[in-house]
Amino acid sequence: MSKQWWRRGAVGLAALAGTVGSLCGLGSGTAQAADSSAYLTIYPYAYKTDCFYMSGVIPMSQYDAQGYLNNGAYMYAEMWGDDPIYDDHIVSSQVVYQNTNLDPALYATANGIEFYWYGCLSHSKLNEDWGGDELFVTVVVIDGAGHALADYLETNRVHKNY
Ligand SMILES: [Ca+2]
Ligand SMILES: [Ca+2]
Repeated sequence: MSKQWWRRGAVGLAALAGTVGSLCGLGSGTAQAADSSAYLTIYPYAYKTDCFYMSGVIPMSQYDAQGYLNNGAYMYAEMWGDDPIYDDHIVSSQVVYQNTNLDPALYATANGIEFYWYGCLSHSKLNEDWGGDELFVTVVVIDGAGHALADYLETNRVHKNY
């Protein structure tokens, strides 16, 4: 099941706020240069163990990105198994700030706030369904004031058969 449905409310509100801002002459009138995105890959590692690697970016200037990180921005990610009714929860990341040696991590580049998360899991953990398995990750980056910098990002589905 797509996780978009429960986010539509927040996106709608943001769009409405933008419209109202424009009507009042408060809107910046500038379109976002590029969309935030996140991508997931899963690959064989050892006997009955696969590893995953998720990476993505929230576009902004490097100056702004470093500012957010300096002010306590952090990320949180979760892996899910896509199902028609209720998605299976596979594993959660730790909540991680910049400049740690833990995974995941986020950092400022010329592209904006870039982030990644990786780990290795047993096939039994990744086996979320009878037959084929559809794995994806949701990730959110939260600023030091507690606000999400972008809507919850959802990666592509990786189709496997554990
Ligand atoms: Ca499934
Ligand atoms: Ca399966």
